[in-house]
Amino acid sequence: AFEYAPAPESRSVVDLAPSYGLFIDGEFTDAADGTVFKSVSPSTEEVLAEVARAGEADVDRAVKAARKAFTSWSALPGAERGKYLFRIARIVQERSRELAVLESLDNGKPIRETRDVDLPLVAAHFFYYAGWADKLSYAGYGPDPKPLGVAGQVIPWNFPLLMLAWKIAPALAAGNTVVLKPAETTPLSALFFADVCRQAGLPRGVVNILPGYGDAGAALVAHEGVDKVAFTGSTEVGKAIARTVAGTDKKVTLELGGKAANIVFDDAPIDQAVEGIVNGIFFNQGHVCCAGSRLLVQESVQDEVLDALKRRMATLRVGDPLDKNTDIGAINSPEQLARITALAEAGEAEGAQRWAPACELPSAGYWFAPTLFTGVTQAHRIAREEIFGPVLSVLTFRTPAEAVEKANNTPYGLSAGIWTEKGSRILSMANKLKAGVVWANTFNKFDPTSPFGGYKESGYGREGGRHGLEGYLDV
Ligand code: TXE
Repeated sequence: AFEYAPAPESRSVVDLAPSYGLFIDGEFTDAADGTVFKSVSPSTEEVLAEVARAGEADVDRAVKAARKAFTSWSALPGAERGKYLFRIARIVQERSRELAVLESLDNGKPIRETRDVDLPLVAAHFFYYAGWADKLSYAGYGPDPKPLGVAGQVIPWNFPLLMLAWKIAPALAAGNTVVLKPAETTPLSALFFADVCRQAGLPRGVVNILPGYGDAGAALVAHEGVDKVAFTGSTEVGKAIARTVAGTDKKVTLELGGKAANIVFDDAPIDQAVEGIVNGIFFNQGHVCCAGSRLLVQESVQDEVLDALKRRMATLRVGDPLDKNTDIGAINSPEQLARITALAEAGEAEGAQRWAPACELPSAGYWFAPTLFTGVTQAHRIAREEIFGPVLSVLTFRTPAEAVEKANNTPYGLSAGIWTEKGSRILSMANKLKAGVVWANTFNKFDPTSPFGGYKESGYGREGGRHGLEGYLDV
């Protein structure tokens, strides 16, 4: 339900402690070497909490706890594992207001999105995989499919809780235990989730949460007690992880970057397409691996589409993530802001035309106005590299064949969008686009029943649906 309430969601909904520990074997604990780091709100730059920083010794402790728990967890009847997952899903729903506010504070994304997209999807993933837990036998997997063991999972900061759900729900349903490392800029909702696990009575050691940096992620991936590695993040780190696990018996799935084409044909309903373009690139500040960051518009409707798009962009409200009227929140970190700024500057330097609506950005925090580049060619960096921010590169095409060629001209292949009234064109385009997901007359639609994942440098393996389970089973 969308409420147009002017008052900001109060941060007092969340009762933040000054400091948080690692979650190992059912207990919150300090890091072995006592190191801590600060989690900062990107919209105010205030320190939200101090968090224990996991190191190699903590990774070892957590993996051992997960190994120990694996014996009894994997031996539980599937229906019993399912009950825990249903319980987690319900507690997430009951506490979703707290979780949504916390996520918006720590990540910077608008409360309307955390409330209406992230949290409902988190609960939906746990409900969906809870339903699978007692249906694995004979569901095409033989009489008794085996879990892999301990899953080492490393997630990014753009959808902290949703990426956790994508990773943990199928792993537990299939009978694995988990050590998960959230991203260093967004550890808080994962620690809150640890409390949800305790509340659900989940046996000790089944889920372990290790806030920390890339070094902890690398130690987790390399640990010999880990049987399965699941990673979402940059292509660069994904490749490093693939090198680490090569030559071991670990299974691995990687969900990496993207540079999706959002393709608008001349017969598309323009207003609807403009909403889809805006959603495609400005949802979650463009911190979305499947963001529609390249608009491919048919030449004959270019002017009409761009005029309507600029008018719509001028209405977007950038600011306080806890304000229910905010469309675009804060950029997650100064590092990400620097990356976006550098790529936008490269766009200008290479000759593309930059446009942004007049908008006043808050003085504290990390912000970037919704930005459009026209006159972009395929050689420009802003057409080739993932910007991971609210920046849209506009290219044009004349024929469907040219649209396919340009859309596929990228090292990535995670998603694509098509806007047209012609059903036959949707089907033929979808077959030719090298992308794991193709949306037609919509964008950024997610569903736990549907597999998600990439072609080419966007990674391998699928998350979601039956295919997501298979990443955690020996079939
Ligand atoms: O990613 P990293 P960053 C892309 C996006 C963004 C860029 C850089 O283009 O601008 O990556 O973002 C952990 N071994 N995406 O630097 O470093 C890290 O601690 C194991 C797309 O934040 O890949 C964090 O938990 N783990 C993407 C996680 O990896 C390591 C989402 C992701 O961080 C590690 C995020 C190592 N050596 C960024 N080094 C998507 N596909 O959605 C870091 N980590």
